[in-house]
This record gives sequence, C-alpha cells and structure tokens, in this order.
Amino acid sequence: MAHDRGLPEATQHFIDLEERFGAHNYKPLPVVIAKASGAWVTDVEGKRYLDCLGAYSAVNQGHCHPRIVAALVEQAQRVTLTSRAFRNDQLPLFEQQLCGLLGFERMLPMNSGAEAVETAIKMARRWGYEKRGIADGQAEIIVCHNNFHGRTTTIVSFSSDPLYRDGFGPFTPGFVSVPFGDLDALAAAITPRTCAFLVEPIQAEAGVLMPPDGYLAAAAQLCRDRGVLLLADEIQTGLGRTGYLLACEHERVRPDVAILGKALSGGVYPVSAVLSSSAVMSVFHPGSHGSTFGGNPLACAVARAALQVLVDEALPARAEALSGPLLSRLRAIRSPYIRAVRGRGLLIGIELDRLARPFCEALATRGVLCKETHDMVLRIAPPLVVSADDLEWAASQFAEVLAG
Ligand code: IF1
Repeated sequence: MAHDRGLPEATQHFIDLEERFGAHNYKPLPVVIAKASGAWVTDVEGKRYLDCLGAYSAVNQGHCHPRIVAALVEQAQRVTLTSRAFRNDQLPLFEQQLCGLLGFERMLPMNSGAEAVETAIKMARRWGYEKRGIADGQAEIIVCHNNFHGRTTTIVSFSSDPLYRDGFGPFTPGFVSVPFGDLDALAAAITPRTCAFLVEPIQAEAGVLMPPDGYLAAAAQLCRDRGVLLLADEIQTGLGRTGYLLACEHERVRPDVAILGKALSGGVYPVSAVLSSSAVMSVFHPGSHGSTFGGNPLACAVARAALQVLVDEALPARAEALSGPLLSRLRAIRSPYIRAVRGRGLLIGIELDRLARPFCEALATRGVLCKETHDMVLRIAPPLVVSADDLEWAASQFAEVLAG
C-alpha cells in the first residue's frame, strides 16, 4: 500500500486502491484523472492540467473529440462486434478510407500496437519464404538497438532494454539488431536470410532520437536493392504527430509495410492496422491470421471518424506549424540541466543531465503533465489540437522548473 504523504483525500483513495489490487507494472505520477477535453485533463480534485503526453500520441485529435465520441455512441447503439466470421458494414469503409488516405493497396486491422507489429512480423516472414525462397524457419528480421515496438514475448525478444526483457525468456529467435541510424551496419547485417528491416522513423521511447538526415531514404533504397521489406513502425510517429501523416514522408520514403496504432482511433478505442501492397498482403489466406476484435464495427466507426478529424482539422500541418515556435522557445530556456532539445512536429524531447522524473513531478504541481523517457529525457507530445497560447504557457512552466 502506498502512503504518499500530503495528497488530497480522493486522490489518495484511488491510489491506495490501485496499489492494493493492481499489478505494480507502472509507477504513475500521483494524478488521478477523471475527465478530459481537447488538450486539457481534470483530476478527481477538480485541478486542471495541460496534457503534454497525449496518451503517448494516441490522442492526437484531442481528448474526447466530439465527432469521434459521437461516432462511438452512434455505432455502439447499432452493432459493436460481429467477429470476422461474418462481414460488417463498417470495416469495408474503414479499409477504403485508410488505404486511400495513406496510399496503400491493402490493410489488415488489429487492436493494439503490439498486435500490429506481430502481424507485420508474420507477414514479412511468410513473404520471405513464399516470395524470396528463404529456407523454411530461417528468415531473419533486422531491428535497431533501443527499439520499442511493444511488449509481447516475441517483441521483447528483440528489445535491447533489460527492463523489458529480463525474466521473460525463452525468446523468439530470428532477429538481428543494428545501431539505429547506422547505414553501414544495416548493409552489413543483410544476408540471404534477411526478409525485413523493422524501424521506427524516430525512436520515441529511446529518448526522441532522430536518425541522421537521409538515413531512412538510404535505408529504403538499400532494402529495395537487396530485396528486403522495409517495415516502418509509425505507431507513435504516424498520423500527424511529426507534421505528416507518416514520419517516413519527411524523407519521401514509402515503406513496404506501415504499422499504425494509437491515434488511429484518437485514443477512444484500441485500433491498429498494418498497411502494405497487394503482393505482400497476399501471403495471408483464410485462417492464417486474425483477431476476435480486430476490424470490429465499433472500432472501424471510431477510426473512420478519427481519420476524418485528422484531415478536416489539418492536424499534421498544425503539428508542423506549432513545432518551430515551441522548439525555439524551449531552446531559449536558460538551464544548467538541459543538454539538448530535439524533435519533429509535436514529438519533442528535452535531454537533461540528470533524472527527469522530479521535473515531471514539479510540472504536475504546476498543471503540466508530461512523462520522462529513458530516465533523463522529458518527452513533450501534446494533443495536436493544443493552442499556441497553451504551448507558450507550458513552455514557461518548463523554463521555471528547469531554471535551477
Ligand atoms: C507502455 C513507451 C511510448 C510504440 C511503438 C509499438 C508500440 C508502442 C513505436 C506498442 C507503444 C507505448 C506503450 C506504453 C508506453 C508507450 C511508449 F514509452 F513505452 F515507448 F509511447 F513511447 N510501437 N508505446 O511506441 O503499442 O501495444 O502499447 O498499443 O507502457 O507499454 P501498444
């Protein structure tokens, strides 16, 4: 049982219950959120906070977007789940809309991001056997050091972080890891057994790490030349976060496979998807992959509304427009603790010379919610609907807590 001192009564009550009955696999800030709208959340005490995490980029469209919530309610009153044993009248429309918006031939719907990554892995392996003639059971996928792709046993098998791996073996074989941003290492790692290269365009969890300019484009070319599929995990970077619908577009790269999650539903419901060409998607036949909830009509109706909001409110362009002023404002902060400020669109990291957690706690007291990543980086990823004034105010709070 936690005995955080000095917390208000209702907050303490909920924390005590969770400490008592929940698994302790998280260490949240002591803020208990009860409702939210746009870029702002309200806790059980009635205190308001500017959300500078955006549920890890899942609420790009803002909390409880009225059009997405309306789609949810409307669909919930018609039909929520049919299973894929039958067809429903929402999935085809979602498939058409998502493929059209992102320029892919086909998509496959799942629920969580990790499931979509698993789907891409299965797809790439089978493609390797069927289309590339790799000997059965021998396919390899190249990944990057410090990757974050989710938490299934296969995905943690190729994590380089002991925090995510330790004690969860035996691990799935067939993955080779190279330094992120190192083209020569990628080239050297490709063998006749390599079916795919799985990469995040920006490594968010690793500390908002951006590869050198030109890396993604050169990696895409290398993959093309060597007959290797490029799998882009755009679960966090996609759907407007970095200023484009896909972060790969910064380098005019079209991945063979794009993996989406999080903001695909605006944070209203778990919806993920894998997009690719017909040729690659054709490795799946009836029975070879699926999910009870994947492609359910409620998810599809929500995702359709969430995509429409991204387009109608021009949220990628908004992320781009808000980015420059915020980055300059943050770079102008005079602080003994700041080592670097970096980011793209509204995915920004402030790297410190010490633990970031106490700063997150101080910011929460001042009404700004953000979360450290990899101990020493403050990550800023507000809903893309945030106002310029709110960001300016948040930046002044960052300046004050980081002043030293
Ligand atoms: C947690 C991090 C963020 C992701 C990328 C796949 C997934 C994620 C690029 C899996 C998920 C989340 C999961 C959440 C924390 C969070 C996170 F710090 F751990 F890395 F956002 F930065 N690919 N990221 O970022 O998607 O299965 O969770 O839907 O606590 O695990 P999921």
